[in-house]
Amino acid sequence: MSEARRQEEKVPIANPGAGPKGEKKSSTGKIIAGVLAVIVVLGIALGVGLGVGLKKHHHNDATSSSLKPGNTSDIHNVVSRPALLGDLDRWQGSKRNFVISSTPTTRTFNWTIDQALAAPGAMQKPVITINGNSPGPVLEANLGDRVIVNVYNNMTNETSIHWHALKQNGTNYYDGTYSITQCGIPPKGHFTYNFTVQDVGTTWYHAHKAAQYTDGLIGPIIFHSPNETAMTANKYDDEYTFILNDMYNTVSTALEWRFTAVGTGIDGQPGDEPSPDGGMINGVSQSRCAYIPPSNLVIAERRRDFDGMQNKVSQRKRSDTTGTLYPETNYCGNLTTDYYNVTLVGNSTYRIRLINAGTFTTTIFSIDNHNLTVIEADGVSIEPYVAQSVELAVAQRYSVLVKLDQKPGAYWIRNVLGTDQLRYTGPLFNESTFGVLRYEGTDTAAIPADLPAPVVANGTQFGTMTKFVPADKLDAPQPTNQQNVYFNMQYTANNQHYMFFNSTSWTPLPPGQMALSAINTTTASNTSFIANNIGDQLNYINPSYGVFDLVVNSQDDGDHPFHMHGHTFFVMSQGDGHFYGDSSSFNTTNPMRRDTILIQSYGHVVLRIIMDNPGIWAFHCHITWHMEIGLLLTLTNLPDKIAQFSLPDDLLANCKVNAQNGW
Ligand SMILES: *[C@@H]1O[C@H](CO)[C@@H](O)[C@H](O)[C@H]1NC(C)=O
Ligand SMILES: *[C@@H]1O[C@H](CO)[C@@H](O)[C@H](O)[C@H]1NC(C)=O
Ligand SMILES: *[C@@H]1O[C@H](CO)[C@@H](O)[C@H](O)[C@H]1NC(C)=O
Ligand SMILES: *[C@@H]1O[C@H](CO)[C@@H](O)[C@H](O)[C@H]1NC(C)=O
Ligand SMILES: *[C@@H]1O[C@H](CO)[C@@H](O)[C@H](O)[C@H]1NC(C)=O
Ligand SMILES: *[C@@H]1O[C@H](CO)[C@@H](O)[C@H](O)[C@H]1NC(C)=O
Ligand SMILES: *[C@@H]1O[C@H](CO)[C@@H](O)[C@H](O)[C@H]1NC(C)=O
Ligand SMILES: *[C@@H]1O[C@H](CO)[C@@H](O)[C@H](O)[C@H]1NC(C)=O
Ligand SMILES: *[C@@H]1O[C@H](CO)[C@@H](O)[C@H](O)[C@H]1NC(C)=O
Ligand SMILES: *[C@@H]1O[C@H](CO)[C@@H](O)[C@H](O)[C@H]1NC(C)=O
Ligand SMILES: *[C@@H]1O[C@H](CO)[C@@H](O)[C@H](O)[C@H]1NC(C)=O
Ligand SMILES: *[C@@H]1O[C@H](CO)[C@@H](O)[C@H](O)[C@H]1NC(C)=O
Ligand SMILES: [Cu+2]
Repeated sequence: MSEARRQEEKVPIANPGAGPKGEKKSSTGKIIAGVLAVIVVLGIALGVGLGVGLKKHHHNDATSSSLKPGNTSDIHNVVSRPALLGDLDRWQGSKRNFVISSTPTTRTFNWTIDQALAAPGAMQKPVITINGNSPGPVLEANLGDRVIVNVYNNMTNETSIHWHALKQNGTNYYDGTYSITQCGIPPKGHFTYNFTVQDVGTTWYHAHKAAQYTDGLIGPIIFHSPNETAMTANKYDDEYTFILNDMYNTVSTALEWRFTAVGTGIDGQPGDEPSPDGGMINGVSQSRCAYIPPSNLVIAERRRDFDGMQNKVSQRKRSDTTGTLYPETNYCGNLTTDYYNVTLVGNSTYRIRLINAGTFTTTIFSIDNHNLTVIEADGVSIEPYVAQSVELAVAQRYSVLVKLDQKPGAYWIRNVLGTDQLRYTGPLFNESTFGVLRYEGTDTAAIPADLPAPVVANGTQFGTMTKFVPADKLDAPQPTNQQNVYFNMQYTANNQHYMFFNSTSWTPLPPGQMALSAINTTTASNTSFIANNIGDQLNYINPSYGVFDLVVNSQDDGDHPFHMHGHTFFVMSQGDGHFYGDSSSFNTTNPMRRDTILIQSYGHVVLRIIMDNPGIWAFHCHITWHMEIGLLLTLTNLPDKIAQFSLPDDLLANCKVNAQNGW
């Protein structure tokens, strides 16, 4: 059963002495172009590691049914941009009239998921909305509340909604992960999420089916602790939320089709991720152009160049190429200079909640002339850290305090996309997206005097190890088990590209099935990784309470933001090169904790996870394109407790509908 696969050239294990990404060397070494051209043919034998063999990666396209999934050309209702954005007051805390309280209550939300034609940039495309809006409503509650979200799916494809980073302790089946903890909510189907608020801080929700969240199914979650201002040791007068993301002018299904089509990338080499057209601040973009790729052209390699030492020495730019790359269909909509407007009160201090709800790129947030004091990272309160800009990998969140202590006037708010991740950029790619912060009393049409050069990242992917200290101190327990995995991208013999953890590449189960049911019937007697009971998933089973060190080594040249469902992990190590050591000797005194972490190019992380939350939990790269080509594994905690779950009736009913229809 061993298969020969063409594998992307892997330069040997990175040297552990290299500096962090922020100190990456600029074009020092000589470009060894040959490195890129080398393709090695590897025969990967079965029986490596724990007997995990290469699995065929299959896509279960719904072809068997007479009820075919809807086509985007079926979408006819057109929504204007103001209607799509909805009530902008919802982004400001004081305008929501929410009362922070320690008396639990039940909060019910009724959401209709729908599709519409709208122009989040200047280009019309199919957008997914919640109650007509994208981004969606604010899901706000107090610790201890019960949240009920009644979802009606009025789309022509199934969907699911994941509540990012919520522990869902006891309610794993409401985690919203398609094919893992639930079957999709079918077209014209209902599903009720029903869980208690066990977490505090800033997070978000998003579709966890295909690349649907790229099309707009995203929104903020704000959960309050009764003592949250005391916890930060900082007072603030009001709060404001910014959803930041990269933006595509093309519907995700078209992008994904091109990305995964045999023999082509969306542009350039197969495996080159679709490149965004611009950014957004709370759904507002100034991006106006789209690159609509022509046909299945195979265009020359344009990956980043490396020298022999894994240092990025250059990134080839559009100008390095010779006109073959963007010849066909560049489409620019009408210029819009709509900026996102915010008016706040001078001399007040605001807690600004930042969420990277993007698909691919890191974003860098800043407000001209104003310092940002970081007080929260992924729901973890941290000791105040003063910065001029904050860099968020996809799916990360921060809260920053901003004091309006400058001369009253108008200041740029910036969302700058991390372009060093892009394999290529489209024409008139809009790197910086702007908003305007106006002090109350300033002319509401005032625009900051000049467009200064965008803030430079300063290599600020916030080193979680070195820079942040949790304010609520918690020491890491000693590990009871450690497992290593590595990941990479590989080409199959027929030139399809997938991403692998060791030798498995995740793919959804057949219609109507979910891993949670499969695991429900599995008995596991010892701690192990298995890959054979639930499709192609690499699944780690932890039968009893344990402290698990997950070592993840990257054999890929990109940066990958990994997210662990249902858990906030301790970050025991994060950095360049691979880790193969014994993790029991790490510093355990109040290490940084979070739920989403960047693994840099050829780097590693060691995450310490307390396995006390029954369920099956995804651990995956949050770059949607990468999850879609398999970069996901699962951790199963306490299968005995899972067996005692009584799965909700509507969840099981939806599985049946999907099985019947082949969705
Ligand atoms: C529904 O999913 C199918 C299969 O992934 C896709 O081809 C189609 O474009 C999707 N339809 C919509 C409306 O997104
Ligand atoms: C949700 O819908 C139900 C049934 O239609 C209705 O009774 C309830 O009032 C709605 N709740 C909210 C908060 O809109
Ligand atoms: C669902 O979509 C149809 C058109 O596709 C529309 O007529 C109907 O009003 C929508 N339902 C809801 C609840 O929004
Ligand atoms: C939500 O779950 C609780 C606890 O299981 C249950 O008592 C309640 O009836 C559920 N509510 C809804 C609307 O399903
Ligand atoms: C605030 O409340 C949280 C949750 O109840 C608790 O863990 C924390 O210790 C409290 N912090 C302070 C400073 O009271
Ligand atoms: C751009 O503006 C022109 C003139 O107002 C209009 O005819 C055209 O439809 C607009 N194009 C788009 C893509 O909105
Ligand atoms: C802030 O307070 C100082 C001192 O009271 C005052 O001089 C200044 O005008 C105030 N600034 C704003 C923007 O209100
Ligand atoms: C921002 O913080 C830096 C370092 O703490 C300080 O030097 C600078 O004066 C501050 N700038 C503003 C505008 O407050
Ligand atoms: C922001 O304000 C300007 C000036 O008042 C206005 O032209 C623009 O449309 C506003 N932007 C948005 C997204 O509403
Ligand atoms: C950039 O980072 C370096 C090293 O961390 C630091 O010394 C320098 O002050 C930073 N510059 C700015 C403008 O923040
Ligand atoms: C993954 O592969 C590495 C390197 O071969 C091996 O050390 C590790 O045990 C494997 N992990 C699993 C879970 O199979
Ligand atoms: C989940 O709940 C169980 C039982 O109530 C408790 O022992 C465990 O610590 C909880 N885990 C988390 C992550 O909250
Ligand atoms: Cu990735």
